[in-house]
Amino acid sequence: PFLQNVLSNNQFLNGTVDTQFIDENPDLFNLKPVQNRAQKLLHYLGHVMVNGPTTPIPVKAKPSSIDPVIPPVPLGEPPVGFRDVLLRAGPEGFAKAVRAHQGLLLMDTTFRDAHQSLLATRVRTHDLKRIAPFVAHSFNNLFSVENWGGATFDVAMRFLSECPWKRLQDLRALMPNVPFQMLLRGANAVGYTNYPDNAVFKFCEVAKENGMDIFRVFDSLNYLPNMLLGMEAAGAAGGVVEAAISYTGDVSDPTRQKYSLDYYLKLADELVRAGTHILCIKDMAGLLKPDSGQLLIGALRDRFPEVPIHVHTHDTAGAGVAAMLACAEAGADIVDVAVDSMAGMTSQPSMGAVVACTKGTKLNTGISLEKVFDYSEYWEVARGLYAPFDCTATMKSGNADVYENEIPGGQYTNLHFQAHSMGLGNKFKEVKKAYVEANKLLGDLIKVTPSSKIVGDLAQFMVQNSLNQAEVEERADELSFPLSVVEFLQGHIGIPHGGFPEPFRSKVLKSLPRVEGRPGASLPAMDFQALEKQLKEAHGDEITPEDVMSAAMYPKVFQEFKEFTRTFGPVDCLDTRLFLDGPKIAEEFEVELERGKTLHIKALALGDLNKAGQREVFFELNGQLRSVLVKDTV
Ligand code: 3PY
Ligand code: ZN
Repeated sequence: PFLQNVLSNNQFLNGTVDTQFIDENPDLFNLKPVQNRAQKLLHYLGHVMVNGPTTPIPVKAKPSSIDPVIPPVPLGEPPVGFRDVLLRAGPEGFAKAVRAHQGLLLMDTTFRDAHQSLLATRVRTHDLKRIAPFVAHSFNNLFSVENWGGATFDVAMRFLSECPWKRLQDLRALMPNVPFQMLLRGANAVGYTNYPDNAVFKFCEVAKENGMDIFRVFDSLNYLPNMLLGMEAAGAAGGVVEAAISYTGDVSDPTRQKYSLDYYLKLADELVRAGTHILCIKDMAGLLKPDSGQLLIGALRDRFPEVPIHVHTHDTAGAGVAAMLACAEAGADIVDVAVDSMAGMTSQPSMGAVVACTKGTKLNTGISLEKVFDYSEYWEVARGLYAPFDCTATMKSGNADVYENEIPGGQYTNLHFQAHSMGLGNKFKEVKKAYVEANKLLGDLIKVTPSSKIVGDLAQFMVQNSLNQAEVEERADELSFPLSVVEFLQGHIGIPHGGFPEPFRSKVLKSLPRVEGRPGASLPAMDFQALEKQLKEAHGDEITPEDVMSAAMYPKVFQEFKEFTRTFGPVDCLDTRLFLDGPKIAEEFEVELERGKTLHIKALALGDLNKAGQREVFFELNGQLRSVLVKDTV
């Protein structure tokens, strides 16, 4: 309004006033758009009340109406933890301290892999932040909290309309003492395909600056050049490098020797030679049986007495706790667990079970079971808020068939959801059989994001077209395969162990080009300056280096996230029930926009449908009547 008045003032327009002050202070006109976050949030809430949630809901269930209780947290700073060691001694000193530690160390996956596996990755920063101080105070002796990377990065923007970087920043401020760990998909960073090298380097640099400590680096084909690139990027950023060998097959089964003990040991040799601070066995499907774990970890322990060994698994078959105990006995320094109420099935084995089973032994974790119970209760109730995404709506147990189909935890849940949503709930077995056949067609791959998605895409293609393995093999030159399968065969994500399947590859590709060697090496570098300029033109000057990285990883998802926020405001401030389901009529609630700025809102009424197909939704905002017009699209 001020500007409008000035610009319609004749004296001002004729230049008969002294504007020297204005001329000398151009910043005065560097005005931010009116924020009006409150009105935008009312618009969002109205939208949800009229049309339902904006995020796709796989299960017909409402968020629970019970609120989780945050266990008491002592005043003051949290006690020192392993992060203090890391900050003091650097990555090498940290690794030494971990190796010298008596007893078993735990990584808590509750903030990342557990909900990626059980709740479709939908846990919001809001609910993580509420329990973060309790974790910092009660679990300061954790090796790390895994809270970032994997699928959380794109899901945050895509389905939760929140910024993944802000999650990292907020959690860092609340948990200064426990190391943070992320899952980096090697040359695929946090995406589904290879990025130019400079994008992976820059990503790690920005992640480290925002508080990330430990980078678990894997490649979905265990393709060494891709792994080395990811390790270099994490190391150059100053992070702790945890090179992770993805585990498949069964090292203790003499009939399955494509991925033999020797294969893993040779790969480990390369990773240790490349200077990894920590060596990880990443058992993304939960295939590591106690015996195999003992064999593999025992052999690695003998070979690398000084390197800390970290083991990751999923509990899909139900043998996760037994396997982790066997690995710890065989010399693993750290194993992955999720808090009890977020553990089991396709998630990690239970923290409480591992803590209880090692209590009083040389593997004692030093973690208080009482605190685990408090932590578990928070998540048991918080999990209810995510009922629309909870795999237990349809999946009632784990299943030992994973030893045959080798489907990674998160994907197992996804495929189960998909089968049910397509009305094929009673045909999940068929989907899994197709997955096994698709894997054979592709040459028996390591299966983890993104190679697992490629196998899944081929399996889905086979189910949809009623094709079996023999038929696909025979008709490979005439079928139109999913793009992901074709690109894999072209070499877009690297070279699988044992090479590409022939004659299948040649039949599918015919004269299509093939990438030689490491894909990132032939991709042109990303021009971050140009990208930043373009983003500032599109979204204004508030674009941060973190935003630039988000757009570099996921240009379209970032664009849509920005557009969503422009319309609906900071929806990450809303409680999860309000975010998913909106308020009930007459419900009163508060929304904290930032510290000291709280909105008091009451939902008053939902109007009738007007001629334009809209409804007016009435609220009281800080005591004043407000309304928003929402198009009814239901
Ligand atoms: C991911 O890449 O997101 C994984 O969790 C792989 O196991
Ligand atoms: Zn996992």
